[in-house]
Amino acid sequence: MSSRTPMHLAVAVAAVTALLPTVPAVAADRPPGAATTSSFLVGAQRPSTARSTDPTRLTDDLAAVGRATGARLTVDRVLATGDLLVHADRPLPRTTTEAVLSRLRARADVAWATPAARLAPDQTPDDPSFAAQWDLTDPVGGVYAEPAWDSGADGSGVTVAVLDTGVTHHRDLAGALLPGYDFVSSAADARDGDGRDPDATDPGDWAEAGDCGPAFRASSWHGTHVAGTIAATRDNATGIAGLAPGARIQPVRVLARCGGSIADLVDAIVWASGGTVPGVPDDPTPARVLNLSLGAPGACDPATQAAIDGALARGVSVVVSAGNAGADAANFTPASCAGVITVAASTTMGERAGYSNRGTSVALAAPGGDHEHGVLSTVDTGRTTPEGDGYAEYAGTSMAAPHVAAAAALLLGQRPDLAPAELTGLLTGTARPPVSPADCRCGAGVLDVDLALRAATGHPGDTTRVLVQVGVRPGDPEIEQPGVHLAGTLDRLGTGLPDWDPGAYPLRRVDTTGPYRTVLTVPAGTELEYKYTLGDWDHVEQAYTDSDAGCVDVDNRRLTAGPAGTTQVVADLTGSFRGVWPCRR
Ligand SMILES: [Ca+2]
Ligand SMILES: [Ca+2]
Repeated sequence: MSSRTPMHLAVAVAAVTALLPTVPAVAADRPPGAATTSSFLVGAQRPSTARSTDPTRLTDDLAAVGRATGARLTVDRVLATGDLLVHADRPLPRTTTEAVLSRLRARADVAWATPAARLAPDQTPDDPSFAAQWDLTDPVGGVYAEPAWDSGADGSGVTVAVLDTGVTHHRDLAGALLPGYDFVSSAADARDGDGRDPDATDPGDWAEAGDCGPAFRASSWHGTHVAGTIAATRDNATGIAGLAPGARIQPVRVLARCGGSIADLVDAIVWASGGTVPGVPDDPTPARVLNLSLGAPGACDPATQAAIDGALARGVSVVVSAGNAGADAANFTPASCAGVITVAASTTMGERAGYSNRGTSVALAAPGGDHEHGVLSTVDTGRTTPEGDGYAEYAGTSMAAPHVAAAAALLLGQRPDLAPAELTGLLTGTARPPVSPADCRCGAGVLDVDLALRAATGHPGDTTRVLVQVGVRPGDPEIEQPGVHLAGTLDRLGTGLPDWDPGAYPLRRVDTTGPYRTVLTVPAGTELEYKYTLGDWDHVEQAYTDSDAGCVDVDNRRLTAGPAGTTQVVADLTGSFRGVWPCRR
């Protein structure tokens, strides 16, 4: 396991006094929204009464609904439940879908109506290292990739430009790569023998001792790592899975030996977003999302802001790493530029990593890992020039940003009409909130791709998340040793475990003084009762009413899970165990 800090642009940037206004808009040539519905489930009134849904009568009325909405609707069949399957003659855009649903729901004989969900196999990818990708799967620190994939989203049709060191021809990326461009103008640093050219292959960015520091620096393969997080091939029995495995990567080289030039970055932003750069042929496959896992100290300069404004005006989202200085991102560029999505790094516990920049410039956080658990992705094994395919764990905000870029691709694949500001709102509006916003200073919290997709497609689903945190007094040895578990209405938490099984649901912590935490996905609106335990019946806060005399009588904790598609934070704070342990049943 190795951890490296990401590359930074080795350029001093002059302070600026004014930023240009950001004008997000959808370019006129973008296709309309592709999220469509071609079938509906229509719920019959229960119990069956004289007002039950009659397929014949409904068929007649569907014709009227169709005339009003421009769709031709027919009853396909009656399901075993008595509910009806209704088909449209063609995929209906979202506005028509909503019109059809409101007409159906207005009927006295219809209990409910919903678009018929498209099912996908609920399987785990066969990529052998998928189990190590906590950033995609961990309920506490991950981004909930699998439920997002189960909805059918994979980023197909969306191009993400990775402005970085270029990429190697890694076998786990082979199907994802589009032609790119090498914008590194310094032939001395480029290591490919020339300045700008159409080949974005990464020849290695190693530096000899004295080049840009006293020590030798091995090649980082930074762009290959970032690209793998976004779109490494899933289900190819090889390595890892990218978060948006159907997306295409356009590699754009701006970093090389000792970093890169902000002037090259400005041109690359313009080019990859579909603008024109003198002396360079226009990009035949402009991106909808740019990933910039790079930065330099200083404020956002007017040239960089102008390039970003141009991208936004062409409907292109710009995702930027917050930086790794453990400081306010407002003092770094392009993290502080207007209109970008600035991403802090979070850990396996869903907390901001200590090295991550923070502050009001940050839109949200995503897994960047730390020295214990980095983000696993594609690299080359060469110390200088490329030698062969490999995988490595890196930590940094550079690793966090591509999760958000991939999330943007997943949303755009379902909703190509989304303008940059809408996309930002969907990603931040569904993030897992920090338990302590004042400590995290990480914007809206940790990326949740599943909830973002549900919000983007207007299907909030029937589950919600509950982030449970219990703080324990530092220095209480009895609490520190065995670990804290949750006991309660466990079968209703979807665990398959019996109710009130102490020790069945471990709460996670990363050190002996920090809080314990878990995230449960439960039916929306569920009433939960719970207590904390040390893992057995002797150490339940208070299990049942027949507990032995001498135990401190503490009522069960209760909560009502929130509405569908949201995350509720429940923090039971320090000191809550005093006088409870042990309590023999
Ligand atoms: Ca070159
Ligand atoms: Ca793979």
